[in-house]
Amino acid sequence: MSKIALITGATAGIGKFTAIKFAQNGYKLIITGRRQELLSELANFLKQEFKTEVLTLCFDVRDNEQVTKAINNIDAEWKKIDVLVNNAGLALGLGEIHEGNIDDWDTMIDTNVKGVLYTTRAVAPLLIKQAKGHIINISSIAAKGVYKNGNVYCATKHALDALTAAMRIDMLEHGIKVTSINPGPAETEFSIVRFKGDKEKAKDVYNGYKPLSGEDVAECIFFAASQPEHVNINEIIVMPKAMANMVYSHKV
Ligand code: NDP
Ligand code: 8X3
Repeated sequence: MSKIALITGATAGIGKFTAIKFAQNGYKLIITGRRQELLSELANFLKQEFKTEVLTLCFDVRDNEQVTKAINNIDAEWKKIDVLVNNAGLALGLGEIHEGNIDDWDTMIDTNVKGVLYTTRAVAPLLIKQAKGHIINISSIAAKGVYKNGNVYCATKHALDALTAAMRIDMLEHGIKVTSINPGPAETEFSIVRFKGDKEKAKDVYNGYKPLSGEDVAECIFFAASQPEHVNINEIIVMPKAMANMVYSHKV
């Protein structure tokens, strides 16, 4: 019987390539995001290309009612989820704390922290019922240090790392694995979203070095998910070769 992976934020970037990677490897997919057209497009592609079954759920991870309703309403067969990838997330703006935009702060905290909590609260009981499963949280190198002007985004990912470590303890007795994937810069829609549609500014982020791609990160996610049952990958930190960390890089 095919395994089932639920991936949040699958309309773009890392989430989209993760859905493709899991489908290539025989998984049935539950893909989520706020843009239904993109979900439908990806679902059609996955069904045609990999002959797999796909369920699309359109919801905003910041809205607990939407999250709970979407998960509770799926059919019993689809509730046998094996892997939850908490990927939906974003950065908004890059600036000093005293000039920060409060709405942007709220959106980052609500998406990157509360969104993961709401989704996990809805899905983890389904994993526990089966006494197996895997929760994979997409954190960031921004959880391993802070960089100039990254303040609130970095804080949300630090919070996520703490939650992941706590979840791993809570899930231990239920037989559920918990993993954190912490990538450095990956060229997706991330910077376009951060700079609110300014594609030139977004492109500049990746000048002088080869960033990660969504596929590179998807490989790490799938690697963690495909280990033998007794093996848990606690954490993967993955960076572009040109960057030692967010401060020291070798750009040309
Ligand atoms: P993208 O902007 O390409 O994709 C983000 C995804 O998240 C989209 O599918 C978007 O879907 C979804 N999303 C955002 N907000 C919400 C919301 N409120 N409700 C539901 N879905 C939402 O970015 P990435 O693929 O790069 O980012 C994915 C994750 O990886 C994020 O958690 C990010 O913090 C993390 N990350 C990214 C890195 C990078 O450099 N790119 C590096 C390290 C970590 P939709 O708009 O349709 O709702
Ligand atoms: C996103 C990548 O470079 O802002 O987490 O840390 S970065």
